[in-house]
Order: sequence, then structure tokens, then C-alpha cells
Amino acid sequence: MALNVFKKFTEGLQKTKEELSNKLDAVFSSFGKVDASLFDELEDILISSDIGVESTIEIIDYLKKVAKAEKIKDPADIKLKLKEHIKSILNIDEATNDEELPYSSIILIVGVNGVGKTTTIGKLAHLYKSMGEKVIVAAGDTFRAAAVEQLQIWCQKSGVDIIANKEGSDPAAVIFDAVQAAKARNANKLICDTAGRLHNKKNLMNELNKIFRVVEKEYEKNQIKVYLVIDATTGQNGIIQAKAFNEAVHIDGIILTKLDGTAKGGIVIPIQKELKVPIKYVGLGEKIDDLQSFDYEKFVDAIFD
Ligand SMILES: Nc1nc2c(ncn2[C@@H]2O[C@H](COP(=O)(O)OP(=O)(O)O)[C@@H](O)[C@H]2O)c(=O)[nH]1
Ligand SMILES: [Mg+2]
Repeated sequence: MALNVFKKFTEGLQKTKEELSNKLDAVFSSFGKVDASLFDELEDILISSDIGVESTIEIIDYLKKVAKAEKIKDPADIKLKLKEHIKSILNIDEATNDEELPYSSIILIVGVNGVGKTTTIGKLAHLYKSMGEKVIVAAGDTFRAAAVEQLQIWCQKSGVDIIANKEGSDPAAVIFDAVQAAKARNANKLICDTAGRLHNKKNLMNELNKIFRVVEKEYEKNQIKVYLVIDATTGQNGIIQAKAFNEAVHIDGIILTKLDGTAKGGIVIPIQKELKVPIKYVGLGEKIDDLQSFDYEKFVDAIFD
């Protein structure tokens, strides 16, 4: 099991590994000693893997300090320090999986169009079900008929019930129906899709507030979780989106999708560092079992080793 998970991470993070680790190795092996130009090269590599300017500067400053204090001579030792330091940055939350979710909970999946919400719900429903949970999915993206159909296909695949209404209907009403269905059918995990075309904060607030009014009547605060989906291939833009969502609604966790499709997996660092919201899951492909709990140690090991 553990080996299998690690294999998923290494395969899904192949592109990032090539961008980051292989380039680092090339630089480290071409430098005979630790000097200022080595740190310049390092800086370029970190920035090109989307670690972000702010985090890169912090990392480089740290490495310079350590190199001096510990009189590091071998560039390869800098790589080890870098790896350890990235782990310490990512170590913001011990509970990275859903074990702390109350037995009965509702999970609202939010994020802009195309980031992978519906696909992630398909995978998450499958994951929860395989953990023995009774799952219901609510087709809360009612703006496009295709969104409902897409979710129906995923639910068929994993044998999970879906509550849907016709295109254009009120998302809060669909979610209300799904809450009633979850109660009637003794489902303990209700996962709700939401629309992503909420281009401004006011729209987003209105839409989500309406949904919250329904949900808060039926669940305690700690039973309600909001997960924001971010597409890793959008780079720094994803961070900007996340900040906008975070201002409109309390985000309990981030699901970072499409890490398999980008060499810029370094984005996890500014996400954890700047947003202070834990990454709960990562999407490592388009198949039903390509969603993994985010394990920062496995993540760093996969891109460095
Ligand atoms: N490679 C890859 N593709 C993904 C992943 N997650 C979602 N996708 C793809 O991203 C596209 C948009 O996904 P969708 O779930 O419709 O996004 P939504 O608009 O947010 O609901 C689809 O083609 C998905 O197959 C992932 O982890 N890896
Ligand atoms: Mg969708």
C-alpha cells in the first residue's frame, strides 16, 4: 500500500522532478564549490518551478546562512539542506487526510471553471466509499447540463448516489434536496459540486451564502467543510484565485489538481506558505484513483530522489 502510494507520487510528479531535481543535479555536479554563483543558479531553478519569488528568496537566504554557519563545501550537501528546508516549510498541518472529518459531514467543493472540481468529486466519492463511508453527491453546478451529466458518469463508475435537478435550477435547492436524501438514506458524507463561473466576489458571496443558509440549518459548523480546488498548471494565478476565495468564504482545505500535467509542482510551497490553508489532496491524473492525500514528505521525496 505505502509503496503503491509512493509510486503514484513519483509517476504523477515526474515532470516536476525533471524540472527541479534533474536541473539541480546538473548544477550541483558542474560546481566544484559552494559560492555566490551557485546560489544564483539555484535561484533561477526554484523560480522556474513556480516556487515563487518570495519563497525562493527566503529559501536562498536560509541556504546561504546554513552554508556559512556549517562551512558547507560540497554542493551536494546544499541539495540535502534544500530538501529538508522545503519539508519544514510544507509541514504546517499534521492532519493532511480526512480522518478528522466528523462522521457525518458535508463537503462543498469550490473553485473557478475548469480547475477539476467535478473530476475531483468523482474521485473523492470513490475514495470515501472505499473507506467504508456512505456517500451522496449533489450536482450543485446547475449552470451547464454537461456538468450534471459529467458528474452522473463519475457516480455511476463508483456506484454512488447523485442528487441532481435540471439545468438552470437553484443550486441551493439541489443541495437542500441532497441534504434530505442524505438523511433519508443514512449517508454520512455529502459532497457538493458548485458552479465556477462566479467571476466576482459579490456573486460568489451571494451564491455561497445562499448555499450556507441551507447547509447551516442542517449541520453543525464543524461538520461543514469547504475545499477549494486549484489547478496546478495555472501557477501563480491559482494563488490569486485562492486569495479571492479565501476572502469570500472560509476555506478548510485545498485540493491541488493536475500536478501530473505540470513541471511547476513547486507551487505547493507558496500555497502552503502564503495561504496557510492545508493542501488536503492532490490530483495526479484523470483516473478515478488518481487522487491522493497530500503527504508533504512523500511529495518532497518524490521530486528529489
Ligand atoms: N491530468 C489531469 N487532469 C485533470 C485532473 N483533474 C481534472 N483534470 C481534467 O481537467 C478538466 C476539467 O475538469 P472538470 O472536473 O470538468 O473541472 P471543473 O470545471 O472545475 O468541474 C477535465 O478534462 C479533467 O479530466 C488531474 O489531476 N490531472
Ligand atoms: Mg464541473
